[in-house]
Amino acid sequence: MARAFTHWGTYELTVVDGRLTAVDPIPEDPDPSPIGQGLLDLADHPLRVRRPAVRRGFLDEVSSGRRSRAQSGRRRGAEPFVELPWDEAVDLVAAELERVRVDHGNEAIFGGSYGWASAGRFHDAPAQLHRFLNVLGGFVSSRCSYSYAAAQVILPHVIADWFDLLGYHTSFEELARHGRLVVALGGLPAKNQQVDYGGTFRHLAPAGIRLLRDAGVRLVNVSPLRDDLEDGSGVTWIPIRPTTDTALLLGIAHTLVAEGLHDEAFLERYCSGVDRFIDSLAGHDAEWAAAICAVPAEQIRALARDLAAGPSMLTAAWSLQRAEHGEQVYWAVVAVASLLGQIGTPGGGFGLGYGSSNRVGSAEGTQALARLPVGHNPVQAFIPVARITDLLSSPGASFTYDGVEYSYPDIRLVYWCGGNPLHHQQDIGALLDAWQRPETIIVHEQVWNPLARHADIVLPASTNLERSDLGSVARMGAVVATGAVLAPPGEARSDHAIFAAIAARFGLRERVTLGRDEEGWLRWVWEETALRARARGEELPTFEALREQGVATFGRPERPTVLLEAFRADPVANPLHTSSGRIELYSPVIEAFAVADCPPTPTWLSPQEWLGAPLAAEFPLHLLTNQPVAKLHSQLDFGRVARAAKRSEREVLHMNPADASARGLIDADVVRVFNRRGSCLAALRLSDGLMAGTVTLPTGAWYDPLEPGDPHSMCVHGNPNVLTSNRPASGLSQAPAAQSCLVDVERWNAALPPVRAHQPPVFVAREG
Ligand SMILES: Nc1nc2c(c(=O)[nH]1)N[C@H]1C(S)=C(S)[C@@H](COP(=O)(O)OP(=O)(O)OC[C@H]3O[C@@H](n4cnc5c(=O)[nH]c(N)nc54)[C@H](O)[C@@H]3O)O[C@H]1N2
Ligand SMILES: Nc1nc2c(c(=O)[nH]1)N[C@H]1C(S)=C(S)[C@@H](COP(=O)(O)OP(=O)(O)OC[C@H]3O[C@@H](n4cnc5c(=O)[nH]c(N)nc54)[C@H](O)[C@@H]3O)O[C@H]1N2
Ligand SMILES: [Mo]
Repeated sequence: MARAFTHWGTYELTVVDGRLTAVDPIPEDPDPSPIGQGLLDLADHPLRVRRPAVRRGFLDEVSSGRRSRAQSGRRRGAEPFVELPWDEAVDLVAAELERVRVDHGNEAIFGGSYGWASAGRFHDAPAQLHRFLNVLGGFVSSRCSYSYAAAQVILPHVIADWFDLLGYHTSFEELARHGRLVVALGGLPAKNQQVDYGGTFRHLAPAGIRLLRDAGVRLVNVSPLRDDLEDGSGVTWIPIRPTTDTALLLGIAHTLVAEGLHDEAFLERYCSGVDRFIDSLAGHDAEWAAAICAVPAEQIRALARDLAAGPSMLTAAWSLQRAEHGEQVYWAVVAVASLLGQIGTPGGGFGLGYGSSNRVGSAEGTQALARLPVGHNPVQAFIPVARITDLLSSPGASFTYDGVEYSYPDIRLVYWCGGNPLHHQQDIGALLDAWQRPETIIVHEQVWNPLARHADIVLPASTNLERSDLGSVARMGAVVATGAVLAPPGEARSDHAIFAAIAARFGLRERVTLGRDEEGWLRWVWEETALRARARGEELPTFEALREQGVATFGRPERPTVLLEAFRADPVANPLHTSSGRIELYSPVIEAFAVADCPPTPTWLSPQEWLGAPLAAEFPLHLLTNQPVAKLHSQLDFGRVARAAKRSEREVLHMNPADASARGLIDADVVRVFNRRGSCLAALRLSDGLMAGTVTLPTGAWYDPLEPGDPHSMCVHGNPNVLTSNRPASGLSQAPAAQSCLVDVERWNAALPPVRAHQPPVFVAREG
């Protein structure tokens, strides 16, 4: 049976005469995602990159020996491409790498290359790039994830390493058995449970949430959006102003302490800095919080009492920390859960991202596939992942990160493989201004998306339908062996094959491949994995058997998971890795960092963009840019599933009818969404399921400028990152504050510009 392994599920494939004709869910998956149907459009789409291609002006400059930074940059995104034979393209890439390496050193190469590429262990595009660049002497890297960077930096000071928390969330089964109440900030959105980083086998989160409902656990959705938790009996919606959850949480904390509902024994035994935290609550009562977050004070107090009345889980979606001062809200969640004293018990405590992806609360067997070894990177310089615009625009400028000061190196060459910065980065206008500075931008892509169109050299990458791989990540519970079911279109090759060919120009091919072909590497991955399993006393099937069966499953853990159970059982024998070994409600380490926008106790700091900010007088709507229901990020935006979710070919903006009538707008209008950073068109859908004053425009529509090459042009397709801000969460984490910003909306009355995002670029023959 041919299968596809993707971040949004594992599917069975039907291939007839070399064409993919059907994509069906695997029988093991209780809640398969429809996103997989989009694969039907991937194989042979006109948007596939078929041959190596070079931007025309870049080729002219290279052949005339006139390379100028400024000239070159301005034409990215506006010029046609010239297709080249592989040999020439490989020569060109090798020559550019060599030139930059020799003239400026490896610190001038940015290879951070963030992104979700394809699932699958060996053909992990960023890992392939990192291995290749390390063989060449290293690269400037990036740290943390767009998803939860603020959490990754603050939580080790407060409670634990992010991944030690994320992978060990109390299971839905335990919550259903012992719990009574789940308060979910940002809800438990069904749309996001379709996905998991690294790949998905069984979708178990939806069943987990059904289990809670069936067990009579009450679910409270605290969010601007009603749909963040599927309606039903036992579900309450508490609308809240975006980015004000920290104020709500402090109001709850104040109530708990004022009414003596806090668990002093827990605080005494497991926490440090309790007095400093409780002192900081002075004046932050429910009335204070209500004025900020728009949840009535009486409801805040009732919520506090309800949380204290018995087993209760307080959880917050990842979106909450992708915000200005995003660190504070997760710290406040931990602080309130500490006051409630249920951390480490099976029916309560805290969660950070139940519902944000499939595996949180549904972890299966811990078997992890060995990773592609990426080698050693001798270059020390790095950026916090979302500082890409600052890196490119401000060489030499300094930044703080986790208490240490660093500076940005001067980047001459950008190499991107397996991610889409023109999807993921905030303030695309600022990014494209900065994008003009590097001399050379090299991209491997499968499709002619905005990243490929804004590159100098584009190399055609094959997809996971066109190569063999092993797929799994820790706690997925299965390993899937997939084979190439289609021939790659045109001359597309795997990223590994591309890097092997470039390395050969340096005489370093063997250092990249170690003499193994694809089959040899898959065998290596599996044998490494089997060796580690054997050390734990587990016997895995042979590589041949795995290939033959296609799937090996490992089942659920025997003991149900309860987050921080061991710490609760014995905090002396199992201390945390914080400075005190306890949960820190006040952090002396953070105090010593002296970062102005990250105080040493969880604090509500007014962001620059929220409904209470002065800027709201000019831009009175708070835009949420949440994850799209019908795709993963920008992937398969051209496919049938994503297209069916658009309106007038554009991304859909949801708006409350009151805000629409105040602007004379009606359902299905095409509107212009704008602020001082940029603007885009979108199609309007009215809904009373979102709080008045807020609008949503999910991420993922391919950036489609009205004037290609003008960084500040309107996007006609609805990419919200022309509106969002590059401002970091804080000087502690430098995390993306991606989720939301202030905007206004008006009807688009002019002629409707066509959407051209899904057309390939113009190709021309080489001159001379
Ligand atoms: N406004 C706003 N912006 C956001 C967010 C938000 O909430 N609001 N969320 C952020 C978050 S959480 C994330 S994770 C990021 C996601 O940002 P990305 O992960 O960068 O987005 P993707 O669209 O998944 O990009 C993956 C790219 O890899 C390519 N690709 C797939 N497989 C391969 C392969 O085998 N080889 C090569 N060479 N390429 C391949 C795909 O074609 C695609 O272009 O976006 C962030 N951006
Ligand atoms: N279908 C699909 N699923 C995905 C992805 C995808 O692209 N498509 N991406 C995956 C990735 S990379 C990630 S990181 C996760 C992200 O997971 P999340 O970050 O949890 O996802 P979002 O959809 O950005 O946000 C969830 C909800 O939070 C609410 N929200 C936003 N701001 C606030 C706020 O200030 N307060 C409160 N209380 N609520 C708020 C919004 O209404 C939004 O619908 O999703 C994963 N799942
Ligand atoms: Mo993410």
